[in-house]
Amino acid sequence: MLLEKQYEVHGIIRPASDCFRLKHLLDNPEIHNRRLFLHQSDLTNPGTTAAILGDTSPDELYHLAGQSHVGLSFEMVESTCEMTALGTLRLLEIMRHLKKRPRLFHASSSEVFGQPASTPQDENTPFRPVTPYGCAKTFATQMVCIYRQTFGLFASNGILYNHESPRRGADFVTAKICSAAAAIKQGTQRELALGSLTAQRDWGDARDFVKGMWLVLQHPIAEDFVFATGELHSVQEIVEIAFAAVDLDWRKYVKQDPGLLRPNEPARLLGNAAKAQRLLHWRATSNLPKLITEMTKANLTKGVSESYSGLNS
Ligand code: GDR
Repeated sequence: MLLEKQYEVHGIIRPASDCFRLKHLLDNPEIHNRRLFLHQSDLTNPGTTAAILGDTSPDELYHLAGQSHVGLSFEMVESTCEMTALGTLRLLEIMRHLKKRPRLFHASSSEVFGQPASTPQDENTPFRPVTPYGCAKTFATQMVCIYRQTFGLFASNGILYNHESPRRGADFVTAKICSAAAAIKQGTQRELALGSLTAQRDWGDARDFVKGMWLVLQHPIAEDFVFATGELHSVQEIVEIAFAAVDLDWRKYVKQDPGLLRPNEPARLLGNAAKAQRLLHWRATSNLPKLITEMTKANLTKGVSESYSGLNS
């Protein structure tokens, strides 16, 4: 989206990353190393990150990095906090000492609300995280507010509810379901094991959400915004849509695996994006059946090398 807006884009990638989602850009000689530049670092390397920010002197900084799998955060509590919580703090410290400070967008999460006292949630709903990931994001989100208030940084949180697209990694539930439905249809997979089918989320389209991120940094004042669709759906509904997209009866293929249940789950995470609608003129244009059908059909045409085989979680 930034390249379409004619930005010069500098991305920070982890040294181990194979950048498969950027392949179409890296293969384009008009773009790679002309308008898109990649630099190696990660959230545990503040010195390298500081040097990259000093050298490239960005106007806008989009901070989307971190350990982003909520289920995995119960297994990897310390490294989740190390990257998602302390990594964000390190970035804020770097920004505080930069000669030219960029505007910072921090991708916060609905997980900060955990088991909220009220539904739907907005920017005034108190944080009550119930997962290690949610707790790490809460720390990072609050630090962004503190650095804004105390050190005058232009730093804003986007409190993002779930957002999906055909580029979603296969260890998140929508992509796992869509890729399984397509693989079962094509005869390369026999069944699909899931955790909770009754869990509900407010799922939107990632393409709407990146527009929101950009709008946050064009807003004259640094402040926080909730981005959500305001609709709650269950995991089972996603299953029904994905299997219907390939004309299969999901009941024949989907089984529940208690090993995939999480030790704790947030409750009724449903967002109210009225502030983003009012001040940024942002709208969630997504339509969940259309999005899930698109994600399922994209898997029918995908080569094996393009499908992300992350953790089976
Ligand atoms: P979430 O997304 O935890 O909300 O975090 P995820 O897709 O992982 O889970 C959504 C819900 O589905 C249930 N579920 C399963 N989830 C996975 N991953 N695998 C399964 O087999 C499965 N079966 C049922 C989960 O228990 C949960 O209730 C996402 C991430 O993108 C975060 O980084 C982001 O901050 C939040 O959304 C907003």
